[in-house]
Amino acid sequence: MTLYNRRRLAVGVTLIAALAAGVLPATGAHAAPAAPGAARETTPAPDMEGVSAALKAAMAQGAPGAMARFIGPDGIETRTLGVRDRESGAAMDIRARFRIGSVSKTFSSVVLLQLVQEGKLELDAPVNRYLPGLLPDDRITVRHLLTHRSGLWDYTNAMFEHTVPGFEAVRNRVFSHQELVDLSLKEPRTTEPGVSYQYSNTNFVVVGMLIEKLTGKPVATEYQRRIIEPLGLRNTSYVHPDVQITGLHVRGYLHPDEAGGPLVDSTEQTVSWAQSAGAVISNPTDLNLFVIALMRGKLLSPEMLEAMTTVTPTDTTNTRFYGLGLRRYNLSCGTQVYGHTGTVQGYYTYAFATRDGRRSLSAMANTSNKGSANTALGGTLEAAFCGKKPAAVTSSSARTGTPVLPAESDLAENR
Ligand code: REX
Repeated sequence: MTLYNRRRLAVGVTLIAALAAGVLPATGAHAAPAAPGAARETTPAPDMEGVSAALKAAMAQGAPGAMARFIGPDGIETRTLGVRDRESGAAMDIRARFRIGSVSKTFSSVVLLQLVQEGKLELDAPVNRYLPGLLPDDRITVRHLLTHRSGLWDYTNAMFEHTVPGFEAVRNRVFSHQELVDLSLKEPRTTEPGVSYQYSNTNFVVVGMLIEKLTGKPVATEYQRRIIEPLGLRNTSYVHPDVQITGLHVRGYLHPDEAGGPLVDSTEQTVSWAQSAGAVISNPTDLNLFVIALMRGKLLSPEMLEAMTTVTPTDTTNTRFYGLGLRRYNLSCGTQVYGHTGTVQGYYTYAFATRDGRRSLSAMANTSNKGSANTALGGTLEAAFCGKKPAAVTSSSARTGTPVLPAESDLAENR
């Protein structure tokens, strides 16, 4: 073990001990101690009733269950609603594991940025320098992949055009990374390299290929030794192509395209269609730990964290942004949160933290292909990070017409 790894391990253990003991810096009052020279920020207490209402709304939109875990200066708050297993009727459980979908992209990005730190690759170098001949355009860089600006077509568009048949066709399939890239390259590219943000799972499949090429190890090994072990994430795993979620877990229920059709239990699947773009399993505690550790600089150097959190808009609302394998949402109260969303059959996930890593929310609902349930679940962010809304609407957003967080369902990528 290198000195750097030992240091990371020690830091991780300390962080976990602190979090486990519930001793994240407690201020009593909801005021974050300001960094020297920085303006003192007032931190609203989370509105846990609002969080519960958002979970309830996700259930009203068809999720069998939902849960959220918030950690902040005053400790940990959890809420669970509904069931984690429709057949047995087992209640949702805050400790239970589930499929986190694209939150996996942040894991992959961390691994790749560590490799940049180690001098194994350059962010602005062509992907083809490391994977000769893979891509049809030498201008596509590593940064283009991480920012979804490569123009590589998202092969999942065709794969899941028909939701349940598409899912059943790949549920037990094992793809190589190359096969997934080949599916993408069958279609024209969506943009010239670097021109615009076009969300595509293909980018993070290529990130997985880079990780494996540069380390000579499977992505599973790199997640394990660079993130899961140093942070002590006991409920996080990457078991591709195993289909089971081991231990206490949430069962996932996929909505069919036909309104009113029966939900499909989608728990068991290889997730081979996503791999390094979306196949990690985790739970609320570990997701909180991961995004907090990331924001507190426990996983990346200051330079790499700065690169990761440097964002560009993903739409015209000026509330949504993407960095390197990382989203930023600007909430209605002005708070900015960093993290990722995830959609994999049967599971919607949110894992976000403030930039100072003092507050974090993870939330999930055990359904998918139901945009309105995902939108409702997204309401947990506003409630958790912005706190109670004043009774009368006098906020500057109402006066100026600044958009609040827009509906998830209006984004094609939020299926
Ligand atoms: C695939 C289809 C969705 C899901 C997808 N998921 O691309 C990636 C992810 C891994 O998590 N992306 C999300 C299916 C959006 C993110 O980055 O936040 N939908 C479903 C359909 C639609 O099949 N016909 O909803 O389960």
